[in-house]
Amino acid sequence: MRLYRVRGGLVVEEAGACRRLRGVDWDTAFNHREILAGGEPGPAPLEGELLPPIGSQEVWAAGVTYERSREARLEEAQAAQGGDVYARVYEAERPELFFKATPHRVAGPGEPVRIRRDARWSVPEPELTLALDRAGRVFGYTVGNDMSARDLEGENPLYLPQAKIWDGSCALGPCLLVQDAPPPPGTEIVLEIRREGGEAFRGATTLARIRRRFESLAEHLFREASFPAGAYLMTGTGIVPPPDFTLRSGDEIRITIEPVGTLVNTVA
Ligand code: DO4
Ligand code: MG
Repeated sequence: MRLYRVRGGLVVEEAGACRRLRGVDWDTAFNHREILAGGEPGPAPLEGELLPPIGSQEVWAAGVTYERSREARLEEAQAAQGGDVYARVYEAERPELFFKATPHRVAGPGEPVRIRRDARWSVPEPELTLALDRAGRVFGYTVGNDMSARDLEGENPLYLPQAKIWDGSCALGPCLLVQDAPPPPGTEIVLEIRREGGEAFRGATTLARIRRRFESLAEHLFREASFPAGAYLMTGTGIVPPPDFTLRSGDEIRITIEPVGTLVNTVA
């Protein structure tokens, strides 16, 4: 089942048909999924109608969960004489988890994302993102973009919050795939960056390459923190553009994870 947030309510897409749930708010649906059985038959949501699939949820993220990410962090650290903390966290039992965004910093489908004005090396990070209800149960999946400033991240690990959090630094959507089972390991994540009508970068990976188990990431996040409205947890990137690539204003970022769909955002 796919769940979309639209003005005035929600749209549920199931078995090729859509139902509109008017007046039902996102946080309620996130924590009371029995509500999703209701609603009246209605049209599929139009692209321009979609809102970010978030209410009051905090967005968190896991880091260095793919080997490619570990390599990329070492590239950054070498460029700026940083430490080996990323190599160590890749091997450690405890994952790297960091706070990513409050809801007002999240762009939805078709909305602009931003790069920091004081960063020189900016990239999108395409990540399968877990939806956790307030009990900490993974019940859904969406596409996430963990926009990052690689120069700040590499300069000093203590700059991580500035390398990760600013207005428009996170995108989620286009919908929430509501199901308990994760997409199969063969599921592809594809990142395309289009610039001036051409392809500036294309990369792909699969969920099989992630080193952490989703339940373990979720368990660590909820271990000593409560989330009354539930939470999102991005699961890390396995695709990193080459070191000479940086995002520019006007770039279109397309992230596809079937069966969730394609999240499209343009850099403001
Ligand atoms: O500390 C670095 C964060 C890395 C990250 O965001 C990722 O691996 O996706
Ligand atoms: Mg990331």
